[in-house]
Amino acid sequence: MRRILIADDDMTSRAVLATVLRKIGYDPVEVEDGDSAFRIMTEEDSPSIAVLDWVMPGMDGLDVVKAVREVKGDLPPYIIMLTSRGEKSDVVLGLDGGANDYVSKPFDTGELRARIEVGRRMIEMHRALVQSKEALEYQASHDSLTGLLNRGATIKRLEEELAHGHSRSGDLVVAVLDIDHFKNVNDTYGHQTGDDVLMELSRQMDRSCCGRGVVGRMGGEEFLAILRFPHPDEARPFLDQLRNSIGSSPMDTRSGPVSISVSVGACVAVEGQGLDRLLGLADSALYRAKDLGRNRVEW
Ligand code: GH3
Ligand code: MG
Ligand code: MG
Ligand code: MG
Repeated sequence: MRRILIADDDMTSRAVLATVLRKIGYDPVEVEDGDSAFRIMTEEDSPSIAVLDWVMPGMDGLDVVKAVREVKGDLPPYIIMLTSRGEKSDVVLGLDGGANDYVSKPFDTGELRARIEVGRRMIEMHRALVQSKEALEYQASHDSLTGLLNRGATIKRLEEELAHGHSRSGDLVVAVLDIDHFKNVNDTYGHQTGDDVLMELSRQMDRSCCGRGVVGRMGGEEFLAILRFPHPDEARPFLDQLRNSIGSSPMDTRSGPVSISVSVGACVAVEGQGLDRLLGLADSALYRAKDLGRNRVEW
């Protein structure tokens, strides 16, 4: 049931309101002072709609509105002020303070119900907007096939890591991983099976690297791992093991198990080194790995 907060120090007014709200399918949470209202409205999973009396002991309704707006700026509740102070200047004060609406006491139950419904629609609209914004942000930063960070987001992450390089502990290592002879996989099994390989490989790499950093898809069958190791000696065995496990366990695909291997070019970031230089070094190491026969890690 939809929870709604009622804050009013007048027991009768509270009871009437609660009855009305229950009838229209709400689950009223009742409090009798402003401090309790503030506490509930700033809890996690707090009711998204609140009806606040103005004059209450402790924080009054207007204090609560202002304080809640400061704390819950991202997903604010819909607040209706309920008061016998019907002067226009009070209305302005309440709305300027952050209330969404204003109903005078004694209230007409039909009007209050209708205004609460307006609030519910506003909250739903706001939620839908927040969700679609989050979905857009996700799409803009992730690769649609593998779900990994896309090229832009991977580079952004690397820039951030380089910018905070000195303050974060551990060596920063970047590794470019490229599937060996991937064209053969497409030629042999078809492009969709190739896609399956990319997805399965991404899952494996993501799982292996998640405790140490991130893996992004730079494009095609090329990935970039951004990793941190508490001890410099840990990076080599980690990448050797990653390469080895990819090469030794076939990928699950619609055409059955498909074996692949990857070549890796890795590089430890040095203080003050720019992003282009770092990626350039990792790329050169990758070319060396390819030249030296593939399925290996070069530094
Ligand atoms: P090398 O060992 O030298 O890296 O050989 P390779 O065949 O992996 O390299 P090449 O760059 O010649 O070919 C990469 C292939 O990856 C060609 C392209 O069709 C394929 N590819 C790129 N993106 C995708 C994709 O999203 N899905 C599938 N199925 N194939 C892709
Ligand atoms: Mg009161
Ligand atoms: Mg390749
Ligand atoms: Mg490639």
